[in-house]
Amino acid sequence: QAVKVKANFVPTKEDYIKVYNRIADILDVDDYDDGSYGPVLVRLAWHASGTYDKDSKTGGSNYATMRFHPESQHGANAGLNVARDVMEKVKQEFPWISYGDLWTLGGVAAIQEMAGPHIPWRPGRIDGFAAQATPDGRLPDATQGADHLRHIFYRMGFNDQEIVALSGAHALGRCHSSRSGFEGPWTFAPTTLTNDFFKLLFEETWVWKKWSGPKQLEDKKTRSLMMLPTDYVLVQDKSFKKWAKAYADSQDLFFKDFSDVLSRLFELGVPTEQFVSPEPWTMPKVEEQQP
Ligand code: DDH
Repeated sequence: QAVKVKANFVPTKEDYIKVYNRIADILDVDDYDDGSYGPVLVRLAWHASGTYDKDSKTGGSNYATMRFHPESQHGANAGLNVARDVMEKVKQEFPWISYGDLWTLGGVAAIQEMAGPHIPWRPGRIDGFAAQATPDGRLPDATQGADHLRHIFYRMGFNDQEIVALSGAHALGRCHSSRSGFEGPWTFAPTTLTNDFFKLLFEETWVWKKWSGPKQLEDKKTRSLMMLPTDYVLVQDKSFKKWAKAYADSQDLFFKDFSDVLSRLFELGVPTEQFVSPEPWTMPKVEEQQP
């Protein structure tokens, strides 16, 4: 049954807060992973945005092209159907929001409700077409090294410090052998944003896991945590390591830099004139709202 949208309906910040609250409502679940859809929603927002190429100005979050084949089937996006299905329920309730706005707001709500910093955000993305989908290979490949990381993230317009800050998102969630081939969480609290990803990189001894799966590291002490080869590069490359250490030493600094760069990541590919507001908004966390 088609949902009718009033032709003259112009959503306000209050309307977007209602969408935020609905997403916050459905994050916690008993029967999925570590009890939250939060991490996979963050990954959806990132993969929808991280396809951006600054030279051709293609890709990014504007058109939400991951809805379409073949981008939906790209290897890097394996498992994100779970996140798109969760977001689809919210879309049914708020049909006026674009998919690009919905998915990035999903990432913002997930980070903020998992004890992260505020991520300034504003609406304005529009739904595009399959023809605007990007070619495979624009997202990072976890088996590679520092050159690859720089190649991928410089293409989006980010520098070494920003690559490291963004990588701190791996405090959240886990790898699934059925999706990427890798297995396990990075931290002991995968549904709370902390700087533990960086702390663990320095404090634990990391050894190659002996198994038939792809090359990954495990902590020698408990063997229950993991690092991807690309995560480990952050403490091997001199320029990356400097920032990884700074974020291991200060969660405040990590939160500040992470918020700044994530906010910009989620706006990649969106022409400025499309945004409804000249500056991003701070969306209040549920706990900050008046009852
Ligand atoms: Fe990531 N990530 N990511 N990642 N990522 C995976 C899971 C999650 C890489 C590879 C993987 C970022 C950067 C990189 C999240 C957020 C972010 C998985 C496991 C792989 C593999 C997927 C699976 O099996 O389910 C690589 C490589 C990089 C890189 O080279 C820098 C960034 C920048 C972010 C971000 O959000 C800003 C999150 C969250 C997850 C956990 C998902 C889940 O379902 O749990």
